[in-house]
Amino acid sequence: MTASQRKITIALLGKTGHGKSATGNTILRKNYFKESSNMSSCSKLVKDGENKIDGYVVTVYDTPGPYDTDENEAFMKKKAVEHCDTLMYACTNSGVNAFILVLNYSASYTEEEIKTVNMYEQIFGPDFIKNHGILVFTHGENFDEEETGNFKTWCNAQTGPMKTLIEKFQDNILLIKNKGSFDGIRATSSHDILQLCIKKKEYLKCDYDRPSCIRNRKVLSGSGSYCKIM
Ligand SMILES: Nc1nc2c(ncn2[C@@H]2O[C@H](COP(=O)(O)OP(=O)(O)OP(=O)(O)O)[C@@H](O)[C@H]2O)c(=O)[nH]1
Ligand SMILES: [Mg+2]
Repeated sequence: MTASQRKITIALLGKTGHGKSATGNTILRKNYFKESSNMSSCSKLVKDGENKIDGYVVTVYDTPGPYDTDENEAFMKKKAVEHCDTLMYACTNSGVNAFILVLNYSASYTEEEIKTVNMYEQIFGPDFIKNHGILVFTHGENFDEEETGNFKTWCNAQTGPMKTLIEKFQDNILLIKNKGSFDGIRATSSHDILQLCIKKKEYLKCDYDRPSCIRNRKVLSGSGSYCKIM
């Protein structure tokens, strides 16, 4: 990355309530995004915030989480596709360096979270996690190192769908706390996240416009006809 390219664009993804907006605030070290105060979905639109951090112009796109309890699955998928379209349209010039999947460390990794990840792979393409993905666990204050060993040990000890997820993200996994002042532990988390982001190459609009991605999005959103060739 040259001096003139010192720009980092980040998109936050994940099921509702896991801490996307709070993570966006931690990254930007300022309260840009509204965090939900209860279990209902808070962010309804794709929003962006920007700040200059560690010499980089950092832009964060916060997306609404799928699986709002009020929505049926078909409607939820259609909305998710629309939000990803909005995101990639907004990033037409810069692309996205990193897609951060946000998961609450304290919550169980259920069928809905698994489906959410599968849906994003359909929308952005099967390699997007390998090439551009970062997994951020929030609510890190609930992590008990005495009980589980350090975070790396905990990751290595996972089984089942969580193990599969962790393997997809390889070393691009962090545990953070989105509570406290922005110049303390949250600044360290912001720095750690940005260090992973700058190693990623951009996911561009042309990646999003690949025929396979367009076809998947049509199927997910129920628009257009799709005939599976056997
Ligand atoms: N204690 C603690 N609370 C957190 C942490 N991260 C997020 N929260 C809280 O968890 C709640 C949900 O976080 P949000 O950031 O609003 O979740 P979201 O993923 O943006 O949710 P939607 O906008 O509905 O998709 C909020 O009350 C946050 O303040 C964390 O690391 N620790
Ligand atoms: Mg939110």
